[in-house]
Formats: sequence, C-alpha cells, structure tokens
Amino acid sequence: MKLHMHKVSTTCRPILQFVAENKLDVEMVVVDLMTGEHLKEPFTRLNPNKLVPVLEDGDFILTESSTILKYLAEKFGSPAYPKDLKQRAKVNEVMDWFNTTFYREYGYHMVYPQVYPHHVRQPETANTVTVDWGKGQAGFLLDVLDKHWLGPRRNFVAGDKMTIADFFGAGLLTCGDLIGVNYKHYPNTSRWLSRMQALPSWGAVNDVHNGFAESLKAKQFVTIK
Ligand SMILES: N[C@@H](CCC(=O)N[C@@H](CS)C(=O)NCC(=O)O)C(=O)O
Repeated sequence: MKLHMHKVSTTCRPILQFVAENKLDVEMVVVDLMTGEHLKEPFTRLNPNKLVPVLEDGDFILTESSTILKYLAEKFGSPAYPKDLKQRAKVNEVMDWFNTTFYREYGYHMVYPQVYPHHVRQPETANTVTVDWGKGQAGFLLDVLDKHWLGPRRNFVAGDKMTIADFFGAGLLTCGDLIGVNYKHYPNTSRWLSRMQALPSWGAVNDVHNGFAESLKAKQFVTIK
C-alpha cells in the first residue's frame, strides 16, 4: 500500500500521524508540490483534482483525506474508528464538521489566502474581505470546537477515547500555525491539542510543517490570538 503525499500538506499530516502512531505498513511516496509534480501526469491520472493525499492499495485508488483515514482504520481494525453504529456516527459527524464547516472558513478563507500565492484573491480588496470573513467565522467555530465538541470534561472530540477524528482535527487545526494562531482564549482546545502534540510521532510527522511555520514567523498576518 502506498500513500502519495507531502509533509507540508494539512490534509496529509493526519494520515501520516495515524500511520506512524499505529506503525502501519504503508509506503510513503513524496509528491513534490514545490515543483508542481501534482499538476501533471502521471500523478493526475491518480487524482485529476491535482491534490494530495492519494492512497494506492493494489489497483484500488482512494482520494480524500477523511475517507483515507477511515479506510486505513477499518482495514487495519483500529479501535480509533469504533464499530458501534452510534459511536462511529459521532466520529463521522465531527470529521465532517472539521472537513467542511471548519476547514472552509479557517483554512481556505483565513489561513491560505495569506500564505499560498495561488489562494490569494484578486484584486487585493477581495483578499482582504475574504480573510476578514474567514477570521470572523473561524473565531465563532473555534468557540464551537472549544465549548461544544470538547468542553471542560472531554479529552477527545468524539468522546473519551482518541479516534481518527482527533488525528484529522488536530492536523487541520494546526494549519493555523502558519499565521501564528494560538488558543489562549480556547482552554479546552489548548488542552486537547497538547495531548495530541504529546503523541510520540508528532514531532517527526510535523517537522516540515513546523519549519514552514517558523519561516513565516516574521511576517504580519491577520490572525487569532
Ligand atoms: N479535500 C481534499 C483536499 C486535499 C488538498 O487540499 N490537498 C492540498 C494539500 S493540503 C494540495 O494537494 N494542494 C496542492 C495545490 O494546492 O496545488 C482532501 O481532504 O484530501
């Protein structure tokens, strides 16, 4: 089984983390996003969307990070994707929330238009409006994460046990590192994220991402602190 990926990618990091923590037998194939390897063949035959990650399991090809996590967890029989119908539905619920509601505003409207040239809207005023909109929505959604999905007593986003929703959510949330987001006003989120960052493989999985965040530190961003 192969995972086509890049370590800087927000949507690859949760899968890399899950694979590393569970020592799964998955070969990593780097797709060089910096040279545009994902924009041309042969990669585009695997994913015409021109996006990583892509999982290759024999002749079975799977895209979409959330789906890949579920597939791997199921394939390797991980308790991090509970079999119980209702528990599994709760994991799916929070993963969908992270993937659509949260990530759209936080990643695509606030973080990426400030960091990645191909996400910058033109003219400049359109970018400003997008980022301001994203920041407003993201502030509200961080509050939902902090008070609703987590709250003062919950250790993990779908209950008392760590699930693939935590791997997914922590990866998506930390794209905010690129613009210096901190969670001072979100104590439950801080507590949860520290728990995820204490995973033995966190440092190795996130080294490229952390290096990128470090390289952006001197820049001024619209952020949440
Ligand atoms: N919905 C997709 C999104 C994948 C995605 O956005 N991948 C980014 C990296 S985080 C990518 O490949 N970007 C390449 C580009 O923007 O040119 C998923 O969850 O897998």
